[in-house]
Amino acid sequence: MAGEPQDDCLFCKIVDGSIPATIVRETETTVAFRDINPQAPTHVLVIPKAHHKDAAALAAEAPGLAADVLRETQAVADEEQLESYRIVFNTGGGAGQTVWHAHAHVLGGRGLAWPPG
Ligand code: IU
Repeated sequence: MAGEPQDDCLFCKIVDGSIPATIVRETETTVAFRDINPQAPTHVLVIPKAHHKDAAALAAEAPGLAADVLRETQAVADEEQLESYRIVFNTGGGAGQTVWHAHAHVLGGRGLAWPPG
């Protein structure tokens, strides 16, 4: 069910502490941790603690929580002192989503080309 922890979800396991991650920020509703395969000097993932399968589901099922995630991307950018940065929600396999628990990538610390690949 939307919002409930999923046994087979890696990011739910990071939330419950059973899989380690380098956590940089935590709030009552969100966790931010360093991506294990960084694509930029700063590459942090911000996730809701509750399980929603992607950004679209998160926005539809829990809009207040979606706002919490966005607010935390800003907090990460501030803490990392990023002047320019990119927030990415890969949504769907064709867009490169590989983990089915909504997450925002915060990327910065280098020039970022547009359009993305
Ligand atoms: P994607 O948008 O679903 O492709 O992003 C998933 C990200 O999760 C990707 O950048 C992975 O490197 C990252 N990640 C991680 O940080 N820790 C993990 O244990 C696993 C994936 I699996």
